[in-house]
Amino acid sequence: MTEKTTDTGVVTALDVDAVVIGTGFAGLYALHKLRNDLGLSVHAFDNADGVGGTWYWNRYPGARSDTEVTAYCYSFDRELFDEWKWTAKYPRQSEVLAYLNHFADRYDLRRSITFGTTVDSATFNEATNRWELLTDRGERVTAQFIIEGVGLLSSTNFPKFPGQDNFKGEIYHTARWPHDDVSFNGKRVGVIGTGSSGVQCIVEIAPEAAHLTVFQRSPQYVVPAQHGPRDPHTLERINEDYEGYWDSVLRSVTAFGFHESDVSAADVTPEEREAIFEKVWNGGGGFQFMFATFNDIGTSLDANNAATDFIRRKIKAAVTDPSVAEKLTPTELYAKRPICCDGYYETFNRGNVSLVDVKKHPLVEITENGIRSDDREYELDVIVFATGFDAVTGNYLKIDHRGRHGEELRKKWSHRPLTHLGLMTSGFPNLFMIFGPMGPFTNQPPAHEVQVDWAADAISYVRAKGLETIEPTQASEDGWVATCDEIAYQTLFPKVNSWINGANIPGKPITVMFYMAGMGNYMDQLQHAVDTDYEDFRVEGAPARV
Ligand code: N01
Repeated sequence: MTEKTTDTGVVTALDVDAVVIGTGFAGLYALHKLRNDLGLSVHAFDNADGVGGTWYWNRYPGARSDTEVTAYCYSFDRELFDEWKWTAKYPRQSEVLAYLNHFADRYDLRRSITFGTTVDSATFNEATNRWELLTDRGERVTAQFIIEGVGLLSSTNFPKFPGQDNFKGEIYHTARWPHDDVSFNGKRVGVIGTGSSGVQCIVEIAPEAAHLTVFQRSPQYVVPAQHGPRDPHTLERINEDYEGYWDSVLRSVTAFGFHESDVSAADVTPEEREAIFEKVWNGGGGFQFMFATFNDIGTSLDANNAATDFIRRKIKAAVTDPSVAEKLTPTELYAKRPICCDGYYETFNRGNVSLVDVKKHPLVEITENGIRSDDREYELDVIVFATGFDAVTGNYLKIDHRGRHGEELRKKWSHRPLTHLGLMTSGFPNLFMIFGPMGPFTNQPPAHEVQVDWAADAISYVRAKGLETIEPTQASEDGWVATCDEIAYQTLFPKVNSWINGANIPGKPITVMFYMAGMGNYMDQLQHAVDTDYEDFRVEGAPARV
């Protein structure tokens, strides 16, 4: 590593083996793996002022993981797993953030991270086979490898309504929540959006606010998370066979750590089906409703209809005012990323909560005093945008990547993102994207570890051979994209608009952005690359240098 600094100690130029961008789950592990295990010189950048990635930014009231902690953590360090005592089944944002800070300290990672700094561009120099990066603070960095853990759900979708700047109250976005406490006490609050972020904050804000108005564009299927203490039986099972447990997580479809159903909804009687839905709704809840009841809710129309019929009846039973229940009831398929939250529908029984159907009465403008729809004005003190993210590609495209022959990633991906294995894109050598487009549609932390390990192996392979670059061939990338399309169109997910296919952002291409054949099959694909000596990749040495 070489480094140049100014008189005041600001690093202006840095040459390292690898740059890591982002210090959430993926970036922290990448920094540890490459620096501490592989012995490379590595430097990381994060535009936040601390580690944590999504858990640094998403501090909104009610923010917590809806994956059980036993699969929402690192697995490679058994001691860390045993030592860290999670307080509940689903940890709050502050607890996940504390865990990631502990991870950074445990592996002494902070000395290799520059915070508060955005990487603006990354240009591949074909004469040197190195990437040249520029940050918004003027640092110039060169690196042979880049690992980007920039976040699947990080770049915010913050729509701007006419008149927004005139609002005299407070405006927040769930994914850019301030670090200071926000009080809703005695205030009239409006929440725009009812995805995972919206439902969590709606449930939490309602008891505190004087009045809460929920602006709903699409009603959602919300399954109770069945939050509670950690399940001692799960912990016992893990402790009995730690390796076996993680192997089963990685061999499963979703990597959530629970037992997935292998039974079709068509293979049981209607009475049995009802009993299974009821048991999981009241038992494990959350993601288990989609994946532990039957194995075809995401693929069979009949199975999906059975699930939506069940949830619709639950909404009707939970909400006392039938007209509110009707507004809250979705008519589309259950084929978005599942939303898991306790007490959501019941919140609308409170006297201080009202629901506005934004499709029926579109929001026209934000005024000095609140929000005006096409039929009336809602006076508010606080507006919360729970409007989500420019998901999957958003943060990748913020960086101006230029690959071989000056090719721009933004141009290459203008019609749709293109990768091989969700990890690399042809023409952009030595650039590894953790959870890049067309990666697995699964719980993230276990998949992050697998992808970082795969990248580390690829880097070691290149170096051991005395070579310099690795990138997928065009043919392998075309094949992967076709495979992802073929699999996705066998599921119901492309039939429903959401961030999963880019439909939530006006003007964004609506396309397949995930490998939907499950974690186990994805593991096989990664292993195939290694077993075949990276036959789907161009692995090359130094260019002729004069
Ligand atoms: O975002 P979303 P999110 N006017 O896109 C509405 C993860 N996550 O932040 O459905 C009015 O799901 C939009 O309406 P519609 C998780 O993977 C995890 O909630 O597009 N409304 C929708 O209701 C999740 O899936 C956790 O019609 C507008 C909402 O805003 C992903 O992040 C917690 C609008 C956006 O929902 C994204 O969740 C939180 C407009 N102009 C997030 N624009 C946990 O682990 C958008 N909407 C628990």
